Amino acid sequence: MKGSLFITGPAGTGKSTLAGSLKEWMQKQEIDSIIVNLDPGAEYIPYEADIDIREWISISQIMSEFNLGPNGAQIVASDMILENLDALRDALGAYEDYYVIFDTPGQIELFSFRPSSSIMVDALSGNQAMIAFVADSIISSTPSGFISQKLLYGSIMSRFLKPAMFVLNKCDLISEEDIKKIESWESSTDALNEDFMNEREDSNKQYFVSIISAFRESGLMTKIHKVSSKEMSGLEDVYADMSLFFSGGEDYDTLYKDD
Ligand SMILES: Nc1nc2c(ncn2[C@@H]2O[C@H](COP(=O)(O)OP(=O)(O)OP(=O)(O)O)[C@@H](O)[C@H]2O)c(=O)[nH]1
Ligand SMILES: [Mg+2]
Repeated sequence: MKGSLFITGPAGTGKSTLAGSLKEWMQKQEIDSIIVNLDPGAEYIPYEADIDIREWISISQIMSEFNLGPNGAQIVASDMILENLDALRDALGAYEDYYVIFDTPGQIELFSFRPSSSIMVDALSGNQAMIAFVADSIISSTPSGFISQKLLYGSIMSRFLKPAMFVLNKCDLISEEDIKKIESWESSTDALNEDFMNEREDSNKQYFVSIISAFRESGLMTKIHKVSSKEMSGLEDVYADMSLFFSGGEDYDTLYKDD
């Protein structure tokens, strides 16, 4: 593989839609990529998976075999991925010159917080892995919502210790004014702090002032990728980061050299 992008984020933020749209966008630019579905519990996915974990792992089978409910079965399934690493690696072997887009399970804790996931990411991609954290633009359009997404993003960065990008998806659902406001929070922790303090009256909020100032030092506030996976906008920005990391920007330069 040329490099892999693991798409993660809270439930329903548009991870699978982003995976499908990114592959479609790359296809239009004649850049080879494949999608690996890592969600054994997915009933519907909005793309045709090139490699699908559901070929090896079945949630309903785990539920009946171990007498588990759907959540317990998901936990067993996420750890079972490790038993299928060789099969996954064999399947990936056929795509040497491809970017690999991994779509991860809806429940963020399954992929992002279980030890099996970091083992899998390292085993499959080594140093060629990048994380895309997908945040919902509506949730992120209030100061407290934005802070909650950044804290989650930080916890994911600390789990994987890989280059990561913060994708603000569903930008088609919020106004240009809201997008500008979110960008102002990204570029100025003072602006974020002020709007957070004005959001609701609550003295306990003072606790967060130091967390917000720590954002500035931590590398959590660098760049927002404004995307609408539905309208296929902002994907060039996501690819630019991938290209920069995986090939020092060479692919991206070639793509845009005539512009
Ligand atoms: N308006 C809008 N809707 C979107 C966008 N991206 C995804 N959606 C919608 O959001 C819903 C959830 O999308 P998914 O791609 O399934 O989200 P997900 O994060 O993969 O969901 P889980 O895997 O279940 O956590 C679907 O109805 C999508 O059509 C977007 O950019 N704009
Ligand atoms: Mg999904």
